[in-house]
This record gives sequence, structure tokens and C-alpha cells, in this order.
Amino acid sequence: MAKLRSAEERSRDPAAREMLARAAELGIQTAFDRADMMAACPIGVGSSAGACCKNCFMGPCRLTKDGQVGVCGATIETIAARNLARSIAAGSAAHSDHGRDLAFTLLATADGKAQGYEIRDVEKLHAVARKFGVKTDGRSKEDIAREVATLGLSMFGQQEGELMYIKHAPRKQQERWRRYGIVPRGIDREVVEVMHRTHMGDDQQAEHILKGALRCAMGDGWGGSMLATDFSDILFGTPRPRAGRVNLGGLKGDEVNIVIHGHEPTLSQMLVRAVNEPELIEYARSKGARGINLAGICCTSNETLVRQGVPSAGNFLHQELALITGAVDAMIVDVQCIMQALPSIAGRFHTKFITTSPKVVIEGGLHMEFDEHHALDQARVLVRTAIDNYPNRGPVHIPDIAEDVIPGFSHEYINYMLGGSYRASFRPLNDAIMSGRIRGVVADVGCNNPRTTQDKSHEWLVRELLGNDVLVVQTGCGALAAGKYGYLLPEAALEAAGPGLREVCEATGMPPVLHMGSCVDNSRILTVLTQVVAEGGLGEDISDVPAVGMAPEWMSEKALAIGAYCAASGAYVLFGIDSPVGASAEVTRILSETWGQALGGKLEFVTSDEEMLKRALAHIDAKRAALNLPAYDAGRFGRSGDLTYYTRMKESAIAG
Ligand code: SF4
Ligand code: MSK
Repeated sequence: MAKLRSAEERSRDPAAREMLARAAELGIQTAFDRADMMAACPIGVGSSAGACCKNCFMGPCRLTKDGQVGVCGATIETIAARNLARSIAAGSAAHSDHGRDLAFTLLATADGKAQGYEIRDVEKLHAVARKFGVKTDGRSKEDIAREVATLGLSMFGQQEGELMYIKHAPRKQQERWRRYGIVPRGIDREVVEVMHRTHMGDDQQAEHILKGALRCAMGDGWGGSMLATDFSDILFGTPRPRAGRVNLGGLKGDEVNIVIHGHEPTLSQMLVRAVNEPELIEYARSKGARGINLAGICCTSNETLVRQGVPSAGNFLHQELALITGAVDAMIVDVQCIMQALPSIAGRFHTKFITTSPKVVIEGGLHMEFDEHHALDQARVLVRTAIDNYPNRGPVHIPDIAEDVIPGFSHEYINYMLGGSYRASFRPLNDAIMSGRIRGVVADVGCNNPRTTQDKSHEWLVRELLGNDVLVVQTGCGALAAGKYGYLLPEAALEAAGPGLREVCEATGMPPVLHMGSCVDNSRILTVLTQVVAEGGLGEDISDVPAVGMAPEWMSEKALAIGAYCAASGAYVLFGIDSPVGASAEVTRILSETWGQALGGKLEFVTSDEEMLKRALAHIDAKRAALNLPAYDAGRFGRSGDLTYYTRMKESAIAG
């Protein structure tokens, strides 16, 4: 019988531990239980395992012995590379399809056919239009948006040439991409080509297969995801810092709780509007509730947290726990990261579990299909459904645990924040890195995974990085994890940051960890790095910058797509948990050495947090040395600002 872990072993989060105890009391199984009871299939994970191919029906072929090949003769290198490539293609498809839907919504909005939507950020529309080469002078915002949306949509079906975002990357990196043959021609084309190349009897050389995967991932990072971020900002506003709260304590015992979960901001933005309508608030009161409380899970949560400060009920592994509070009157889901276990847990309570995407129907859920042409009316119906369900609530158990957060650091806001309105620029950030006040930058992103302790790696790595004067930027469930432990507040700099980083945070008032948005918003990190390079002093391309990306608790194929496009863009990327290509030393070598030589970036899988930290800091220090920057020395800083003032006061008081 499998050993079940204790609540402490399952999660770092006290709210999750409390809810796991509640789940046990109620006899409800969660992903944490299922992960304990179902050992991960050893074929295909880790260096001591093997590889499994099921790409044709002569198999499935399990390769577990040295030199063994599949029925068709496929080697372990081919199989490991093909499996990774297919995952990257699936992840790229998910992000990019999200972008496509936003392009359709922008087009419908420009045509006046998307009820409730408007072009909120005209400045961003103009910025994107300039990038796309669309004229803006003398034209209405609708006219510009129509052309921008049409061009955006054309990127999906583009067959030849280069995606237009490519030319906005650092020039040297563009040249590397062209030399290595990984510039995406069209978003959909690259996904299709990976699926073709990995079909039985096609591409059978590991490096070549992986080149196709990189090209596909590039179509995500510098295509679908970037477009999703840009178009979301145009429609819903570019994020800027605002107050919010993260964790299950954001649910309210005496209000109608509606939890939105998934990834797309389209419907959730209309729900934000509907829950604030006086008539619906009055209707909720008529049912005995004090009001309506909207809260999020996963990246739909990130989208509304960074734009409107809508509370987040938590990250990926909180989706079941939120339902177990018994306080959720409706959980409304769109796409991605939605566990099939949810309808049956909802069924244990009064909760209505509602699917809304034409692409996602889940057995046992109520399907109310979303159509952006009638979005506001649909949002109102959904809110009414939740309100009508409020009187059916049974006993509730909500942990009294939630942390204040300040999220919303778009690259536009970082630019403004550092330079101020007189001199908006990345210069202060570059200067802080060059002087060594900031040792480097780490992007800690990605999921939770029930095979490890929830949030433990995110929390430990963020704490250690801050203590080492590393500025941390975050997206996705990693950002929500940091929020739960107080790192998304300016005060965290006083408690956790090293002396140099603390000085920078004190001077600007920024938190030492910047929450930049959802999973598709990893494209914002590419933009920040591009602007850092353009600002000067930190090299000629992203690979020169003392920066690292990491996903210590990853689980989704989208994470692999992100890791691949970041590595292609020149970043050193570290993934935790275990390696999906560990069976092939050759594929492991290609991701690190071959990509490193060709692109300046690499992808490595490590199983220990300590090793991840060690490699990240070593990389940052090596990049500093290559740029002839002063070696990192924590002792040089902390002699200015409030801290020094108080330290000197204290020292002089001691000296008498
Ligand atoms: Fe086996 Fe080759 Fe078919 Fe894969 S493609 S299942 S290795 S026979
Ligand atoms: S939601 S992809 S669990 S980060 Fe973007 Fe979280 Fe990973 Fe889904």
C-alpha cells in the first residue's frame, strides 16, 4: 500500500494544510492523495528510466535496456527528442490558441460586435500598431484595432517569411536564430510541422527534431503568447501595481463566492464587470448574502489580479481545496490546467461547476458556452446562477489565511517606475545590475506539482535569491506562491533582500519580487530583457545579461514550451522535479551544450533546489565576469538610505 504523505509534506502553505485535513475529515480525495497512490510511470522520467514511444501501433515500444531500439528501429535519442518535441508543440498550441481567441475578440470589438468590450488602452494599441507597421495618424482607435487584429490573425496562418515580432528581438539573437534555422514562419505552421516530423517514419535525428521544437516554441514566445499579452492589454488595460490578496482566505463566508479558473481573461473580465453591477449586488442581498465576491485560481486569476486586484484563491493545487471550503457557489472555468476531479468534488457540496469554452467540456459539469458577441449578458446569467445557488450552501470551512500583495508589473510600468515620468527608462535597472547592487535577475515561473511539496521550492528559491541580491520576476502559479508568503510586498525587501537589492527597493518603493502576470505574460519577460539589452551596458543579446529562468515545480506542457523559447532567446533555463529526457544522455547534452553554443541559452533539468540555486548564481556571476562588471560583493552596499541612517544611529548610540 502506498505511503500517504502528511499535510506538512504535501504543502508548504498553512491554508492548504488546513484544507487537506478538512478533505480527510470529509473523505474527499485530492490530487495530493492521487499522487501518493499512483507512482509516476518510471518509463520516460529520470536518468535511470527508459523511454516509451506510442507514435504508431507497432508499439507502444518501451526502451529500458542499453542499445535497445523500437520495432521500427527508433533509438532512445529519437524517442526522447520526439516526446519532448510533441510536448513543446502542445504547450505552444495552447498558449497560441489563447492568443488567437483574443485576436478574434479584438476584431469583434473593433467592429462593435463584442458586447461589453472596449479598447481600454489606446496608448498600448498605438504601441502595438507601431510594432506591426500600422499607421495611426488621423485614424480612429477602432480602425487601427481592426487592422492590428487582422494582422495578428494572419500570423497564425502565415506560411513563409518571419513572424513580425522577431525583428523586435536583439539583433544579434535574430542572427543566431537565422543561422540555426529556428525563426518561425507562422504560428500554426510550426505546430503542425512538429506533429508531422514526429509521426512514425519521419524526422529521426535528435538535434534536428529538437530544432523543429524550438522553432515551434519561438512561434509561441515571439508569436502567440506575445500577441495574447499585447491584445489583452489593449482590451483590458496594461497592468500597473495595485493591491490584492492571495490565498483561500480571500473567499467570504457571507458573500456569494464565484471562483474563476483557467487562463483566458475574456469572460472573466466581463464577470468582473457584472459582479459590480448594483442590480446584481442587490439580487445577491435579496438571497441573504452581503455581496458578491469574485476570486480566481491559476492564470485566469493572475489576469484579473494584475488588472483589477481581484483576490486570488490560490495557485494550481488550490483548485480542489477551494471547492472543499464549501463556500464556492459557482466555479466557472475556461481553458487549461483544470482538473477533471473538480465536478465530482463540486458534487459533494452545493457548488455549480460550469465550463464555458467551446473547447472544454468536462463530464459532470454544467456547460454554458461562451460567445464574445454576447459576453456581458452571459456573464450576468452566470452571476445570477451563482447567486441563486447561495441559499443552498451547507457548512463552510474557510481558512483565515490570505496575504496582501502588490502585483501588476508590466514592462511598461517597470520602465516608468525606474525612470519616473521625466525619464522613463531601463537605465536605473541596468546601472543597478552593473554596479552590483542587483547581482542579476531570475524569472521564477511555472506551476505546482503534487509530486513535490506545494510551493516549497518556489518559496525557498525566492528567499535565497533575494538574500543574494537577485531581483526576482514572476508569472503564473510561481507568482501566486510568492504572494502567499509575503514576497510581493515592498516590505519584503526589508526582511528578505540583500543590502544592494534592498537599497534599490527602498529608493523606488518596489517589491523585491515583481509579479508580471499570467503564463502567456512570460512574453513580458522577453520584452524586459530585450529592453535591458537595448539600454546598453549589459551586452549585445539576452544571453549576455546576468539572468536565469527557472520552473522548479513545473508540470504542464506549456511550461516546456516556455522553457524552450526562453532558452532559444538566450536564457539559461532550469527546471525542477525531474527530467523528461533523462533516458537519453545525448538529448540532455543537446539541450544544454548544443543549444548553448548555437543560441547562447540552454535548458537543464535538476532535481534539487540547492543545485538549482547554485547553478543560477554561478551563471549570473559568470555573466557578470564576461561583461567585466565588478564581482558581486554584498558588503559593498547597504551604506545608504534608511537602513544606513538607522544603523549609524544605532552604532553611535552604542559608541555613547
Ligand atoms: Fe515503436 Fe517505432 Fe512505432 Fe514508436 S514509431 S511505437 S518506436 S515502432
Ligand atoms: S496556471 S500552466 S499550473 S503556472 Fe498558468 Fe499555473 Fe502552470 Fe497552469
